Amino acid sequence: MTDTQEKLLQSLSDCVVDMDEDKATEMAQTYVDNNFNAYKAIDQGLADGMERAGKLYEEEEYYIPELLMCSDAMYAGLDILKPHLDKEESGDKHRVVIGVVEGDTHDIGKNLVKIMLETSGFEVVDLGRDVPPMDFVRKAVEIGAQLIALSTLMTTTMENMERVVEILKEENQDNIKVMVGGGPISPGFAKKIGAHYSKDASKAVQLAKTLVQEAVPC
Ligand code: B12
Repeated sequence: MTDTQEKLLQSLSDCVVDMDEDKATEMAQTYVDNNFNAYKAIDQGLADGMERAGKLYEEEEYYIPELLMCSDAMYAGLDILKPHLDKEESGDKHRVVIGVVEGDTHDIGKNLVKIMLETSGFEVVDLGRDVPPMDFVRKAVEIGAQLIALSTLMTTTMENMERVVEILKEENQDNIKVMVGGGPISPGFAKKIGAHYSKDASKAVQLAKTLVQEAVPC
């Protein structure tokens, strides 16, 4: 990676933390004008900034209004970068249903995972946030999805991930794999409920590729 690219990645991350929507747009434009890899800018720039903002919230330096302005800056950068993502085109697209589980409205991480999956050639159906467990199963069966990707940031809503896995079993649809992620989720929790875990959006892509290609035991 060149010095210029590294500096721009750092600036993109800083623009999010500094809640600077205009600068995020400008930096993202400079980044693409240099023909650097857009995927990296999301992963190591904008998403990194959002994770730093999240930590500042936990340290009580930022409050809800600041966080929302950080996410506005992140989305401003995304608008510029998204058209420049090199899409992996495959004739036979694997289908994924994604969403945030019922009771939870945190969707920034889910949106990043969705973008990365789409860029990597998956056909993604996004059910949004606060989605009842049954809706994931119904949609996955309806469109013939091989994978359901579930996100939650709250401990109180983790059980709704388990509910999705249970319904898949009850409906004899447990050939559909479940991938889970989000702040409180651990590999141990995923294993316990019969799902698969990935820590972040870029690792989620690698996991999704493995899951749709082979039956991985939990
Ligand atoms: C931003 C934020 C908000 C924003 C959300 C905006 C939005 N549209 O998403 C706002 C201000 C609205 C908000 C509201 C609330 N929040 Co809030 N919020 C956060 C905060 C600070 C950051 C989350 C974030 O966006 N991080 C940045 C993204 C990029 O990271 P991420 O989501 O973790 O995603 C990455 C990975 O986890 C992973 N990933 C995510 N999903 C998935 C899915 C799959 C399949 C995979 C493989 C990977 C994966 O990949 C992503 C990218 O790499 C966190 C604290 C934190 N540090 O996490 C609290 C936090 C999640 N919030 C919390 C709470 C309590 C709330 C509220 C209940 C507050 C209130 N009293 O009203 C409400 C929620 C109401 C509800 N029912 O949903 C708590 C949850 C506590 C708990 N243990 O349950 C936290 C942990 C803060 C805290 N320490 O108290 N919040």
